[in-house]
Amino acid sequence: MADMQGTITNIASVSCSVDTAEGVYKCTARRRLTDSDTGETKPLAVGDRVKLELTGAGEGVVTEVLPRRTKLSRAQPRDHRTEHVIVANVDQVLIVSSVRRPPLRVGLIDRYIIAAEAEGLEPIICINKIDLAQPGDEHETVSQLYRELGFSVLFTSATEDVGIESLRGVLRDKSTVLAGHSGVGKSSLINALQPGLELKIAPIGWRGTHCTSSVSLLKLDGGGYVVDTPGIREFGLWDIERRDVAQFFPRIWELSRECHMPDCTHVHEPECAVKAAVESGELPRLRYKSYVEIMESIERWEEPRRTDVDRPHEQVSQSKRRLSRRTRKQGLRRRWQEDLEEPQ
Ligand SMILES: Nc1nc2c(ncn2[C@@H]2O[C@H](COP(=O)(O)OP(=O)(O)OP(=O)(O)O)[C@@H](O)[C@H]2O)c(=O)[nH]1
Ligand SMILES: [Mg+2]
Ligand SMILES: [Zn+2]
Repeated sequence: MADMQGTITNIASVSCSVDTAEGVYKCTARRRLTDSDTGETKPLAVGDRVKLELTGAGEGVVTEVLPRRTKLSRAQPRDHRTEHVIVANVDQVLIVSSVRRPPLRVGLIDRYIIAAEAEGLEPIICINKIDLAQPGDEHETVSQLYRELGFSVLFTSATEDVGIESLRGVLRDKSTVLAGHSGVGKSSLINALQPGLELKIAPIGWRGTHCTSSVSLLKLDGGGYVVDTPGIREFGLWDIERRDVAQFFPRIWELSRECHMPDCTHVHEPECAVKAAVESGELPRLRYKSYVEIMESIERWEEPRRTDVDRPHEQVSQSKRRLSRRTRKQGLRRRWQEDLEEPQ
């Protein structure tokens, strides 16, 4: 029988759901795709196009992951040298934040923008819970800043039905991942877009985190797909070096030509045109602060890393090879858990 193909819509600890032309199959992965010999990066991601062989009614085995068109990755929270592919084959990243509860965090927006642009994905900024906004709140300056930089910024309220129609327009016929901190309203927005889905959302006043516990791909009735993700606390940039960062901050990049030091990083050097522009008010302090935070976080992690995971079973770094088989197995199991549940 010819190989069947499908798309992974959800991944649980030992199996995944694969959507095919014939329906949804619950699949395990071929041993070589999950064995610890493959290295510790989880080899399958939601959105992956895969080949599968059927093993029973509604059941199958994933035999191959087809090359990824795009991916959104971050560094593993506890192992910054390892890539964690959040989702594969999407076109856009809807960066969701909220006016308050939790408060707006520009640093995270910038990290997502960098991760998206580095992969050729379109970043769209969505500021939710606009119903909670009060005059003078930061979201006004923040949205103006990003609009001036050429990004789309949407204001929404999932509970009061504000901006949902515009959001629907932006998502139509595209494949979009919703990303952002826990509790900003990602699942609520998807429920507002498509009421029948009834995704689990955090009850009001809930003090826990990570109401959504796994990544899932959902089809929109109006055309297109959305991917709901668990909220994250930390977004470590993957495969971005310090010298790359300024390129994602166009004004800083331009100003750097006027810096005194040829390799000025604009963090601690004297006679820095970027710092001077911050002092004179020409460059928003918010942007500069975010730039410095990102630079500092990369400094800590800049070590040899494992690269692409399109062929994860062939991508085992030297240091990992030296680890005992037992340690690798434990590590793999632990990371599967971490990936799925995002505990901190
Ligand atoms: N006031 C207000 N509350 C909202 C809005 N959107 C979501 N909420 C509330 O915010 C809380 C968190 O919403 P969720 O949709 O679970 O947030 P999430 O981003 O999916 O969170 P995780 O799944 O943990 O990442 C819930 O109590 C929602 O009812 C909104 O637009 N306005
Ligand atoms: Mg959620
Ligand atoms: Zn400088």
